[in-house]
Order: sequence, then structure tokens, then C-alpha cells
Amino acid sequence: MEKATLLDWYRQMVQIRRFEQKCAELYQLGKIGGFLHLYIGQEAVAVGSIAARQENDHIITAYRDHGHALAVGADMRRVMAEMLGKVTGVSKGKGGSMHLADVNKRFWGGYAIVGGHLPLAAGIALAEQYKGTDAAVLCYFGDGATNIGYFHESLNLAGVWKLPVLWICENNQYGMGTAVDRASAVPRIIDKATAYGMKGKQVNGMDVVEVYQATQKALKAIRSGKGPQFLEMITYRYEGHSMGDPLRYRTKDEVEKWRADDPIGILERRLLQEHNATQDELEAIDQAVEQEIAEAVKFAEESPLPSPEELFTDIYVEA
Ligand SMILES: Cc1ncc(C[n+]2csc(CCOP(=O)(O)OP(=O)(O)O)c2C)c(N)n1
Ligand SMILES: [Mg+2]
Repeated sequence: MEKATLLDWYRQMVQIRRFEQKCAELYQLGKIGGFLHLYIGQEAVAVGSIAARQENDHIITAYRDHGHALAVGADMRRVMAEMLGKVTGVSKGKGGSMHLADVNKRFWGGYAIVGGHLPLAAGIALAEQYKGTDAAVLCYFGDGATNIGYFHESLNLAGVWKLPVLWICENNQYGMGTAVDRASAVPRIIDKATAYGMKGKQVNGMDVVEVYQATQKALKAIRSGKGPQFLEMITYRYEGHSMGDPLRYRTKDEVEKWRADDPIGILERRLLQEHNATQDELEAIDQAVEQEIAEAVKFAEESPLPSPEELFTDIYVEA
């Protein structure tokens, strides 16, 4: 891998982490309302897989969506404004944390119903197949979502019609406070893909390079007509399910064990040891990210709230 590419992935992962740490702070101050699900620990999945997509591919995910939004290149100022419910936000301040989107980047969000976006991913893929394009859909979801009916219907249909979808399960070991093996009849999520005739691969989701390579290979298989593919990214969320989670369902030792595999730490070590990067070089990136976040917060804070009339726009039924 080129050093410049790895440095860019490092920048993106630091950007996502620091952005979310700032969001947690703003949440505590009451400036962000509603639910807030942090992606901290899982950054390598969004960054590595989105780096492997081609421009006309689609991205769709669940409510833990800040990392995906930033990795597709959504304007951070507008993402932050959305977090604060401001009119300059990517969803005009009406969606908030769970409903980020950027149509120009083919990033469709941000869905709060567990598994609810999987049929949408199949539908987008069907449209692309019908039009005869080479675009694929990268659909992200949690381990918990694989126990939902939508998951099974969507994988089945994708298998039957050989739809160009890459199913990306972010197995972060828990669905809220429930460990995977307490909720799923098969603890290896890829075994579920086998049931629908799909090739599945378990990937170290803490290693951005491994994520990139596996995604690249899977997308190539999809584009060569091999049908949908499935990747199970083995990862971990360091924070709670959402803000205010007392975390009674896991031990400190477990968290510490996973912290040794911090995705940013792994890449930092690789850059320093194998690519002659210097600590100063990385610190300069960290500082530039801090600056960018400070500007995004300023922009969001200075932006107005949506006007009351906005309640009647962007809805299905005209008032
Ligand atoms: C259909 C549905 N059932 C229950 C919920 C409540 N809920 C929100 S997140 C969640 C856990 C999902 O876990 P997982 O798919 O592993 O995603 P993660 O939060 O770990 O990223 C549940 C049960 C919901 N939003 N939608
Ligand atoms: Mg989970």
C-alpha cells in the first residue's frame, strides 16, 4: 500500500473518532438531542470498505452512521449541523444523528429500524441491474440485524436474482446489551449467508487494509456477475450502544483486550514501523482534524434552527 493512501485513511479514521468525541461532549451539554450511537472502535470498517468502492456505487447503513457519512466525503460542517438539528444540516436539521444522507455521494443514510434498510438495498441493486449498469450497493448492518426477517428476505431475493449487493455485517459483538451468541442461533454470522448461496468471508474489521482488500475482492466478484457477496467484519464498539448505556453487560477486561487492537493504533504502528512516517507527520494530521472539527462546530452553532413552516415540507402528503 502507498504511504499517502494509508495517511489519508489515518486522517479519515481520526476525523471520525474526534468528530464523535466532540458529539458526545455536545450531547452532554444538551446541544445534541435524541439518540446518539457512536461508531468509535469501528472506524476501519467504513473507511476501508468505502475506499474500495467505485464512484457510482451506493452506500446505505443503519443508525450508527456518522463514520459512513464522513467516509463518503459528506461536508463535515453540514453533518455537524445535522447533529444539532440546524437547517444547514445534510437533512435540513430534520433527521439528526440517525438520518444522515448525501444523495450526491449516493449515500442513502441512516435508518433507525433494525434491518429496515436491507430491502431498500436490494431494491437499489435491482434498479441498477435493470438499467444494466456496473454499480453495486454496499449495505452495512449490525450483527443484531441478522436475526430480523428483513435480513432473510433481502438475502434470499438478492440470491435468487443475483443482485449486485455487498452485504457488510459489522459484527461488533453486541446488539444493545445482548451478546451475539445469546441472540443468534449461529454465532458465525457468515453461516447465514451460506444458506442463501452466497460466498461469505470473516474479516478483521480492526485492520483497515484487510477491510479494503476484502471489499475490493468482493466488489470485483459482484461486477464479474458472481452475484451478491457477504463480508462479516469482526469489530468492537468501545462506547455504549448509545449515550447513557451503563455497560453492565461486559467486563472492563474485555474492553481492554479489544483496545489493544484499536484500528487507529494498528494503522499508526504500521505507518511508523513500515512506512517511515514520523510522529510529527501524524500529529500534524491530528491538528488539522481538530481545526476542521472546531470550524464545523462553529458553523453548526451559528446556523439557525429550521422554521416552523419546515414541518410541512419534505413530507409525503401535501398539507
Ligand atoms: C425493528 C427494531 N427492533 C428493535 C429496535 C431497537 N434497537 C435499536 S438498535 C438495536 C440493536 C441492534 O444491534 P446491531 O444490529 O448489532 O447493531 P449495533 O447497534 O450493534 O450497531 C435494537 C434492538 C429497533 N430500532 N428496530
Ligand atoms: Mg451489534
